[in-house]
Amino acid sequence: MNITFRWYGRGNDTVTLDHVKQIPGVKGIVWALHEKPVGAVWEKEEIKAEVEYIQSNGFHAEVVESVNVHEAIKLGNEERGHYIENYKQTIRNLSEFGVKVICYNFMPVFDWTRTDMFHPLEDGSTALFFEKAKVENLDPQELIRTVAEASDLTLPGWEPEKMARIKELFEAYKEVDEEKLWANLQVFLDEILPVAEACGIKMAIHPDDPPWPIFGLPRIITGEKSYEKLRAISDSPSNSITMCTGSMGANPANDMVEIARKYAGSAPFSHIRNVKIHDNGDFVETSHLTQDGSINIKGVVEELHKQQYEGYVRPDHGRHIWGEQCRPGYGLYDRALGIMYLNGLWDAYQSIAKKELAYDSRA
Ligand code: DNO
Ligand code: MN
Repeated sequence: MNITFRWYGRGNDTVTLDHVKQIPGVKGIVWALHEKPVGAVWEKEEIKAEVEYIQSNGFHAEVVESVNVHEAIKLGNEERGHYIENYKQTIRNLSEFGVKVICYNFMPVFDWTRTDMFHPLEDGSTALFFEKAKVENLDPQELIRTVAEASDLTLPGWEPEKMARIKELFEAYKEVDEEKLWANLQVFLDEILPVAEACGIKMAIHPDDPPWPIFGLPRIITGEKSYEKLRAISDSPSNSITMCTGSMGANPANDMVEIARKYAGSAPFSHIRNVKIHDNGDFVETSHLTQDGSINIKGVVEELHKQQYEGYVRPDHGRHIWGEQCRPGYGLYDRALGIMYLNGLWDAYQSIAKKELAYDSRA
């Protein structure tokens, strides 16, 4: 387990690398050039500056999350070729600075979606919350109006330039069902995987969050079947996944221990976090502790340990605790607690395994 921490960059994050240094066991920073417009080439000088800053703080910078995919590629429209070429150039440029994994997602229009960023929990903290009925009952037209009128309403993937075109985007997606989206993913992968492979970079697709269609938009990376389909597109070692327990696990039909057993080998990168799923399908993010949520985090780590998992791991979102004012889900404190839980579980499984070996050798 190569423990990492997601960081949004100097001046763009309340957390500093001096803080991250004090979390035991963190080896790398998961980074991105967050100010770049989606689809633009990440230039070498910009990459160099960020990587050198991270390395000068004693961390590796081998994982990028995310190089976002332009909507033209997901829609498969006439601008797709241009943006695919840009993406390839970004891959080549990143590889020159030691990047090994690029996390990306293929969710139309929106990245992860929640209905409340500061939902109160019983312990007095707040966390990200998804109210299923609220999303299901929201007419896309009303959503478009809300987004167009409220400039202060932001969620991941809600880049201002994209939101300005929201109506047009929804129109364009009327032509794109699941099958079409898969076909567009295939075109993208057929083009970029040979480049990634030649550069020694793994493209690790993140699951859709939540893992079901929302606002009438298709979503395709939702469970085990998606991974089989993804593998059928290409068996390139660069065609890989980001295993995210909280995203995929928000659907109780997805047994994350089983998914870790089957697919951790194709996941160079894992996000570990817990969610509490309610009977009506709502879910709230909780601490990483297994008994606080619906996902067997202990079982997932046990599975990773059994496989002697050497991939990059990061705690995913955290609650907002101890009064921390931070980017929703990305504060310092709860993610640090999450890391210590992962470290503790790993050490415990390591000791158990060692004792078994000692016992065997005596026998
Ligand atoms: C949710 C988070 C996401 C993720 C992006 C990947 O679980 O990990 O923000 O980073 O969707 O592209
Ligand atoms: Mn995730």
